[in-house]
Amino acid sequence: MIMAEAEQPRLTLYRSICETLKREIADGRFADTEILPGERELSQLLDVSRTTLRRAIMQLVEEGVLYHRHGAGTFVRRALPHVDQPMSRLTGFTEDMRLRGFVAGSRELERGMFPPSPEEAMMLGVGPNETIFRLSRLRLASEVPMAIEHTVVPQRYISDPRTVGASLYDALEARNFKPVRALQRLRATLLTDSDAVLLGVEPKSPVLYIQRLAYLADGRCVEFTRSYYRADTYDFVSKLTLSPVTRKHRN
Ligand code: 16G
Repeated sequence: MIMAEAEQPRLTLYRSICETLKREIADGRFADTEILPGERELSQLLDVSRTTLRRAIMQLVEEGVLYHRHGAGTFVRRALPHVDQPMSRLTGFTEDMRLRGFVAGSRELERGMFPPSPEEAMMLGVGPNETIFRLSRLRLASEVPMAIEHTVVPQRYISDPRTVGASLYDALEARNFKPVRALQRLRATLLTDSDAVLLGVEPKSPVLYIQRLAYLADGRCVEFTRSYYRADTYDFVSKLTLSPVTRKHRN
């Protein structure tokens, strides 16, 4: 039985049920299915009347903790991971998510060795006859889709697609080809319908389109990635300092 404070005056009992349910949700009690047990089962578990339970559920729906799906039941709204991503640090997705306490995951969309498109050849600085490693992934933070990434790497840095595991940067580091600097370009765009399905958002949702060109210390380009980051979970944050030139002008 879930422990609710049993001897509450009637008026505050449903509030206590709200708190109990919120605590249970935060502790991951319904995390597997995200669906709340039926009214009868739950009122027995909480040892309250169905009327009180219904009132508590209504309150939690109003607060956005729960939502009803027509004909399917009442569900727990999963909290969206929120990421403040510094613009000045060169890190990979797996490392970023680990640092934030999320479990990084990927759903692979494409992997293999291919001839480059003219744009890819130009960006990577490879000849049209060279082969490139292509990896497209849906990136997940604790199971929540966060971004779609299309990455290409010249064959000289990744020659066997099977050698890349969960993290591209780990694979490059293992070969001493981890990039040391990158140029990143960011703009707002709208998702295509198929990408919206992958990211689990409404069609034509706004996203951040990001292009990253990453380089080795000797200036060679090791990675060209085009990604679509969900606008509702990511804030890209840059630190600004007064430039020396501006300071001089003020004197
Ligand atoms: C980040 C990078 C991406 C890089 C990936 C490597 C941005 C916008 N993009 O998602 O360019 O390929 O990390 O991640 O930050 P991994 O090491 O987990 O494969």
